Amino acid sequence: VVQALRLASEGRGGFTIQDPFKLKRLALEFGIKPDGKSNTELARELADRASYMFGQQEGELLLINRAPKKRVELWRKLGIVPRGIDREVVEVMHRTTMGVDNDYQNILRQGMRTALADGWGGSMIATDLQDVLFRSPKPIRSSVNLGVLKRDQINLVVHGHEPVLSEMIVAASREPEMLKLANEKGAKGIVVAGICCTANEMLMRHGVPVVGNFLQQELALVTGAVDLMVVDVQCVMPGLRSLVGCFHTQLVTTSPKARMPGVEHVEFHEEHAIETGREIVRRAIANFPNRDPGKVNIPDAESDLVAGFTTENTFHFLGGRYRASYRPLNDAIIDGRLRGAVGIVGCNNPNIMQDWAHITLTKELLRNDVLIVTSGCAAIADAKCGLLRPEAAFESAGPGLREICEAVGIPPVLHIGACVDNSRILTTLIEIVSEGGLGDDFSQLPVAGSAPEWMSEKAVAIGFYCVASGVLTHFGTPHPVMGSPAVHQFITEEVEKLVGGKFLFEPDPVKAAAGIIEHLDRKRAELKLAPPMYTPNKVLQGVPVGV
Ligand code: MSK
Repeated sequence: VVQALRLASEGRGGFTIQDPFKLKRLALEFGIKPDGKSNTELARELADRASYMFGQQEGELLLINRAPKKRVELWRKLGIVPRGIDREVVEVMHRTTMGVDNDYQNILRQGMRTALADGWGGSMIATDLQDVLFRSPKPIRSSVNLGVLKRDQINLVVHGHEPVLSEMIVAASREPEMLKLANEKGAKGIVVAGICCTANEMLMRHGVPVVGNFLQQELALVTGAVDLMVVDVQCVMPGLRSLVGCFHTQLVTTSPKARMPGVEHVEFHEEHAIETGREIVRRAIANFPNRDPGKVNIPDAESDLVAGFTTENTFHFLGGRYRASYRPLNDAIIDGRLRGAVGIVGCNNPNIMQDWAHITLTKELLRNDVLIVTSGCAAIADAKCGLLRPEAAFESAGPGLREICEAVGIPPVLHIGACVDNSRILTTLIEIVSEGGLGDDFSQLPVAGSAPEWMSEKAVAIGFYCVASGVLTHFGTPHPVMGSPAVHQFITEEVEKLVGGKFLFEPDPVKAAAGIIEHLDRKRAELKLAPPMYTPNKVLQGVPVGV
């Protein structure tokens, strides 16, 4: 993304600056003097400074200063402020090499430092710069599930995590020349639809429909209606290769880092982004006549959704057009209409019935007046069962949450984007703390994080940056550290004394909801807030929670 920003500053690759306001705000934060500089000059300097942070060897990562003062002081005291993004990754690799760091607590501290370099570094930079390049999302309507694929149109599925190419595919698919080509091949139009987090990126900014989440990538192909699936990095099942052999579907890899034997590779380079986007759209169009109508079976499954919430636009929604402020949210928590807020994020896991843990946990928390923010495959799970519609407030939320959603016109579950956009949850917490009335650190807030069906390694990094930021973090499937009682006890108990956050492992989503609610109520009591106005803890009181 940083490289794409640099290309935008040089007018190359088809990239442009689409949110100049955010560009200027970030430039100031990164210490760049505007001095009448043009947007392209600011973009070049910003790209240079962001790029430097990856290789930075000394000092502190700039963006940690967004956190409350008390939190930054704590990180400094513990010696876990990241020095540079790549530096921490390299050091953790060294410490875990044979015969180096033999103190598990010492390794885990470095693990937290590395995780903070992700959440408050790499992830945060990616989200912010994607907003600059591809524009900041706004609430947008779209639809989700296999039914978004169309029998009479070209179906091009984008899958993976990098929006840089997919942005260009979406742009190319909307060019009149491409539509003409599609018509010439007998198709009524071109559907670009997404899987996994590329889907979330395209949804947030363009309203591109979502085919499904991680465990649905094979099912999309089994519809027999996908003319081309283009993949980049992460969460791409190797089995796709043999599956496409059963249909006409063309599978295309694009990243030099992620190839599959025997699969067509159209290498993506940022410099030629728009040309590559066009080539991929042309290939999908050319493959449409090869579709076998006898093999097409698109389930009649499609749900409406609203996505596109960010730290900045939630501000306006809650405070109204003329009084942009988190005050109404804080007041709702203080007076007990809202019990708290929980971020439910992360993958599907083949060990769990698809979406079951996400949906069960989300519904339990909603009926207990907990506002949900969501990202990644969790967001797609909730979307499929209709929880991302404003009407869901009437169907699933407790009376306090319902009241707020009704007044503001938002769904009770706010979709904030892809996995990388979990950094938006951090910046939202910053706003809540700085609005006042709920303490002066994240660890005091009645909030929690959860990844009920996680499976990707990066969920471990994301979980650890939440914990190291002072937030209770629930994982539905345990870390592969359960064999060590000492490590287990450290990350589920002792670490709380250090950083104010800890892990909760609980595979049963109903019990997990009970544990999270208990935590929110404890935080409320510590802040001396009124008890929740409408809903006592209705879930399984007295059931022991935590594996
Ligand atoms: S795509 S990392 S399965 S959320 Fe981000 Fe979904 Fe997890 Fe991949």
